[in-house]
Amino acid sequence: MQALSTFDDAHHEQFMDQGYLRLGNVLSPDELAALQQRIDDIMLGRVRYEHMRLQVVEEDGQVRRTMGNEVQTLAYRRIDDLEQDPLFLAYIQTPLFHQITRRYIGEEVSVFRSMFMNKPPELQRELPWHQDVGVGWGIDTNPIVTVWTALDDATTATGCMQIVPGSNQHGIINERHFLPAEQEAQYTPPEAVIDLEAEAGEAILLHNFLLHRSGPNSTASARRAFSATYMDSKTRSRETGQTFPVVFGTQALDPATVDGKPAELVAKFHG
Ligand SMILES: O=C(O)CCC(=O)C(=O)O
Repeated sequence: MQALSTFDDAHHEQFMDQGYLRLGNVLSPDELAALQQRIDDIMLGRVRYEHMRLQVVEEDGQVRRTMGNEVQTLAYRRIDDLEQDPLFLAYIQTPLFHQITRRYIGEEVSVFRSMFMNKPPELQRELPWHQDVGVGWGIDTNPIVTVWTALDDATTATGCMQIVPGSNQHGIINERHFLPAEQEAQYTPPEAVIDLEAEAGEAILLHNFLLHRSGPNSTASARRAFSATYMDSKTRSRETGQTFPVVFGTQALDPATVDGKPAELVAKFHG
């Protein structure tokens, strides 16, 4: 699917009604290949950032958090703080995303998280049903705009996202991130769930109130994805009062000059 050239009122209505909108193949094949290469280089320690939060899946299935690349492996399940990487920052600043954030947020925009999510081959771990909001996120405003981008084909077999279209309209169902079993039964009946398969390079706009989960990867190929959650740059951490990296507006980071990330911004694992 060709990328949207502009985000118009019909897109807005569909997004608010369904809680998601396919933005099309925002990444060209070359841009996609460059991001795939960059994330592998980060996982393998060929490109290093000191203040970057990573989560690796150990052989026994446990998740270990590391600050900076401690182990060279393609088995990382999550990497945060990617806005300090010029290639990912340039992608976060894609003009279409700027248009969308202008509409929902305004001129001064930060990212709560700019995050790589990986399902390495045969990873049996599931991500349970949740919304991307709530007290558990530890910030003083709930964002609504996330762009999720497939870096590999995301299929049912590789553990694509599953969603309940329209579930954003419930508002915040649970402040604690993951839904308990009784809420899962109430809000995610099987007939309401769809598999959100996506082609590598395709971006999907997600409302942060949308219920989503993802399943295991039963194939021999990785299912890599990148997602960025945008919000008003005035948004602060409730605990530390800190604001977040600015990607649009007067103080926006610039891919030509971005140079690491201050230690105090990575002191805590959020969301
Ligand atoms: O990429 C995935 O599998 C899910 C991502 C997710 O749940 C999230 O971004 O909150």
